[in-house]
Amino acid sequence: MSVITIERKVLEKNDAIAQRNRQLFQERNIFVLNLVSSPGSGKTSILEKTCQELRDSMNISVIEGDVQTDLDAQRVAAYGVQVVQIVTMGGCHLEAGLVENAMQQLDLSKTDILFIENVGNLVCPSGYDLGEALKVVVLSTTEGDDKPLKYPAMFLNASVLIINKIDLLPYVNCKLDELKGNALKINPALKVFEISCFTGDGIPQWCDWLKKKGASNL
Ligand SMILES: Nc1nc2c(ncn2[C@@H]2O[C@H](COP(=O)(O)OP(=O)(O)OP(=O)(O)O)[C@@H](O)[C@H]2O)c(=O)[nH]1
Ligand SMILES: [Mg+2]
Repeated sequence: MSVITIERKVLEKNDAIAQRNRQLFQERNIFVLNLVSSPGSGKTSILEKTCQELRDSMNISVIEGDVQTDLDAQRVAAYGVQVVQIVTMGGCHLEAGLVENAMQQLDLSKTDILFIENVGNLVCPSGYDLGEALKVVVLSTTEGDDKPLKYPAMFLNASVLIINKIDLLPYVNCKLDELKGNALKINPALKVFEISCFTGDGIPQWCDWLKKKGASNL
């Protein structure tokens, strides 16, 4: 069917650019993470905490992806790191070509680690390779423990799961063990972090892992 053919061509074109991005990142020794989640799980909050913790030991750059506004870029820029905002004007995910263009605005010689915050959406970004070393899926406790089962592609394609907003566990209908079990059923290889951007719990463990993983990835 023609619809399927067009979809395949779009993805093939995306994958070719993603491969070009990946090669460039590897040549320049830049560790790249693609942060994906539904809207409001805490991607930008995690980046704020991460910048605060790591900015003295690593050169951090960020590419922000949003349907509208540069609000997230403003939040992250307050930590003194390089930031570029992509506004997709309605697009529900980032594509490799958008990242390739955004990179032109970054000084890659001053970048050890690049975070790409994808558009808030637990479905579409999973199918689009951007050239990252790994995908990090963020799920917050307010979203419920069944989400890995309902949106499996995102958890299958990710290497890391950050469970955020653990400070809210006493107040929401979410069982941490159930959430983790469901995620690991979909992808047993997931590295899991439990954090709260509100209290700071789990942030040092996440940042230590980033430093080690970044060093070994290069
Ligand atoms: N209680 C609590 N609130 C949090 C935590 N992390 C983030 N929030 C709040 O959750 C809301 C959404 O956080 P953001 O960091 O903007 O989420 P996001 O994933 O970047 O959202 P989009 O970019 O719109 O997809 C904000 O009001 C944050 O202050 C947390 O660990 N605990
Ligand atoms: Mg955000």
